[in-house]
Formats: sequence, C-alpha cells, structure tokens
Amino acid sequence: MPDPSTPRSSRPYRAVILDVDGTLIDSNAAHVEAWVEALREHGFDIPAAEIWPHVKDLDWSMVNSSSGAAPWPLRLFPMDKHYRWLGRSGAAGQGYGPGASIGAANGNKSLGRFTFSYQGDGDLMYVPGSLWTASHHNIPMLMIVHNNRGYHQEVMHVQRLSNRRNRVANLGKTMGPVGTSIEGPDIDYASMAKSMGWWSAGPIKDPAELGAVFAKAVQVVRAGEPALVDVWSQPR
Ligand SMILES: Cc1ncc(C[n+]2csc(CCOP(=O)(O)OP(=O)(O)O)c2C)c(N)n1
Ligand SMILES: [Mg+2]
Repeated sequence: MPDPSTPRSSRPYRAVILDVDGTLIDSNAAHVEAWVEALREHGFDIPAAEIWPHVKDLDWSMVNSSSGAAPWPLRLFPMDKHYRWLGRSGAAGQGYGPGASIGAANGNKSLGRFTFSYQGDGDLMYVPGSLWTASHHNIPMLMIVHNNRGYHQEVMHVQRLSNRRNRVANLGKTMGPVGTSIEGPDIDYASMAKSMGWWSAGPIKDPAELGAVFAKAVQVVRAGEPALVDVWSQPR
C-alpha cells in the first residue's frame, strides 16, 4: 500500500486496470437498478428501460438513439458487440434517424438481428415518408418514438437566449414555442405509421402500459414487419 500521505501524483503505480462494463464485471443490471433506486428516492418511480427484458435474449442491434433520449440507452445497455449501436450522424443533421435506422435494419435483416431504435419526434418529422420505404420493402424493425411534442433542443435554445437578452419568449403565453413545439394538434405517430403499412401502438402516456405493448411489438417485428410505438415523455 502506498503511504496515503504521499501526494497521489508522486505515488508509484504498479498496475492500472481499465474496465468497461461487461469486460471484467457485468455490472449493467446493477447500474440500471442504481438509477431506478436513486430516482425513486427523489420521488420519481420510473421502471427500468422497459424494452430491455424483451430484447436481452435476442441478437439485438440498436440502430439509432437520437436527440434528448440519446445518452440513456448508451449508459444502460451493454455494448459488447460492434453492431449494438450504429452511432450518430456525423453532422448532427435532423432527419438522420429514420433513414439511417431503416437502412441498418435492412442490413440486419439477412443477418437475423433484431433491430430497434429510439426516435426523436422532431427528427421523424423531417422524413416521415421513410416509414413507407420500410414497409414497401418488408424491412422489420421496432421504432420507439421519444415523443416530447417538440424540437425540444430548440426550445431550450430559445429559453436560454431569451433569458440572456431579457426577453419574455418563454414565460408561458408568448412566442417561445413558435417553430419549436409540435403541439396543437399533437401528432398521432401511430396513425401516421399505420397509414404507411406499419403495425403501431400509442400514444402511450402511462409507463405501466409499456411492457405489454413492447412484448407485442417485438413479436410483430420478429414475424417480419416494422412496428412503431409512440411514447409520450417529458421534454428532457
Ligand atoms: C437539418 C437540421 N435542422 C435543424 C437542426 C437543429 N436542431 C437540432 S436538434 C433539433 C430538434 C430535434 O427534435 P427531436 O428529434 O424531437 O429531439 P428533442 O430535442 O425534442 O429531444 C433541431 C431542429 C439540425 N440539427 N439539423
Ligand atoms: Mg422531440
């Protein structure tokens, strides 16, 4: 043991062990449970990543995780194979998610992998027609819409700038949501997808309903069809 009074910078290192989850210790489940518990202590009873129990025994490939939802699946899911996550668009251009996901799902199809994505609602609004391409070409995948009824990153920009410039853009009854919110009418993504040949469900507003809906959607995708589940969420 080095003498703890010796400054850290001058202690000799005998070995350095680098671990990534799943390499030496599979701490993934504990990690998820720790988040759930920590949130519960703060009054948020949020069930763990609901899709996980349905895909964990499949050869899964998460092909997109865009916008506000992006970091969470990457923190919670074990990335133990190169195709577990497809990565991001290079230039952060909106409208990347659906096309990239459906293209990847097309590749995964012949490899027998189960494809799913977390899809921002705003990102989907740039290229909704890509859904038609998936059903037209019989490309199975599960698309979970992270529906926060907005281009929410832009809402946050407007809030920040209006605060800085002492404007009132986001005090509730003003111009803040113009061009950034996707409400009134709220888009029914399940109907939109259905009209283009997808199996679909939603909008799901109660997390308790997610488990059963995902179980059904996974079955549909495994039988060879694309499925979309529209899930309402908080902005961030
Ligand atoms: C082509 C293009 N237009 C505009 C933007 C600016 N932009 C960045 S994030 C974003 C909103 C994304 O909305 P959504 O996918 O619903 O994610 P959220 O921020 O709501 O989680 C926009 C418009 C961009 N990155 N690319
Ligand atoms: Mg959004």
